[in-house]
Amino acid sequence: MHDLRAISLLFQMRADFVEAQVYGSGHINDTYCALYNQAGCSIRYIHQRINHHVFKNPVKVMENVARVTRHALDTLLAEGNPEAHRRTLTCVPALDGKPYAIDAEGNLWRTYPFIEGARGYDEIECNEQAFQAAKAFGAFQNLTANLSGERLHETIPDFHHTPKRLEALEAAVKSDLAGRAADAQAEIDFARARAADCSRITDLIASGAVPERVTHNDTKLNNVLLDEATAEGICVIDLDTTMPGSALYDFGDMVRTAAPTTREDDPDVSHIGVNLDRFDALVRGYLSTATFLNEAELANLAFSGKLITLECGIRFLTDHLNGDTYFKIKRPGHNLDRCRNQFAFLRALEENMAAMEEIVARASSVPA
Ligand code: ADP
Ligand code: GN1
Ligand code: MG
Repeated sequence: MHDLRAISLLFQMRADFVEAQVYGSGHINDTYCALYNQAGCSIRYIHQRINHHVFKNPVKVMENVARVTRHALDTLLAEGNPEAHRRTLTCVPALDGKPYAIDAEGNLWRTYPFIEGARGYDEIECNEQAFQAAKAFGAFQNLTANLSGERLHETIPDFHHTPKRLEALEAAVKSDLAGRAADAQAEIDFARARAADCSRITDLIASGAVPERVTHNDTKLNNVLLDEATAEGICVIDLDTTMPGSALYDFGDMVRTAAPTTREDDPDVSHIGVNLDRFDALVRGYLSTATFLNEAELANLAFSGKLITLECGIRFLTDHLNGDTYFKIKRPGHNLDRCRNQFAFLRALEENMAAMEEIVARASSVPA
């Protein structure tokens, strides 16, 4: 637990700090929800420490976040949206006016108003949530398509280069830093057996068939806040990986996190399956806003869920073999559980591929 009162003094809060608690279930940053008294009114803010082990250049992350959130706010204000500041993250300036502050230990912090009356979900509850989440992520891609100026920084190079993720797994197997490779042989073999799938989308990007877009790159279900009253997806959050990428990896991660029948780290693989109604809702929600997709993208929507599930399983496995240095874990073997869960979900996706292709074909008029 950091000294959040001291952190609060680094920002132009115009309110008195009361208390702070660790918040949310993200795997990367340290997130706190802080209560303030603003001229007699209780108000909450999010303070976040960027994980600089994961993001090697956190200042560049904040340059991207500041540009994207400014653009989002300007767009909402120009549309006359009556709750523009609830529909995008906005950075509270630090004392020097920058969108971040550096503490005495060299950590980079940022502060956002807490978006009230909405929440993110680790596990989906109904088709409507899938529809709304996908619609909101599609709208976010529309928004970033109009971002003017220079190309955004690549905050994590090759973030969704699946063949390189497989190479990183092979390197982890070889060095076996934590002595865990022997016990994960079945999972290593499972990933290796799918090597041919890894390059399908990167090849399409290289050939120009799938265009580079400004994408979110971390579209898991809990990275969009859904209104508690209406379920509408009101605010896309966790913008650290918003950068050039492929819309397919964004759609794929929605499938990975909103179509399974259980949560991402459920160790009981017998619980894991694909909910095709949720998948159908994701496709409909996404296509309602992502109207810019070309034929190659539409033809790979169903495949994209398989690919990113494979990629994510490979990343959890790599981290397990490396001794859990990337993703936060809550118990020994957590990353291996996550990997097994992802690979079980991938098997379920493989079994349901024909049905999923048909759902996409029906919604998009691209032949299955
Ligand atoms: P991580 O990169 O670690 O996943 P996130 O930026 O996703 O960090 O934040 C972690 C969690 O904190 C989110 O899943 C969400 O529940 C919550 N959160 C983040 N920002 C806000 C905000 N401005 N308002 C309300 N909740 C937020
Ligand atoms: C991390 O930050 P969070 O928890 O939203 C990770 C994603 C993974 C996800 C798996 C920057 O997302 O890439 O898909 O965990 N984010 C980063 O749950 O690596
Ligand atoms: Mg997150």
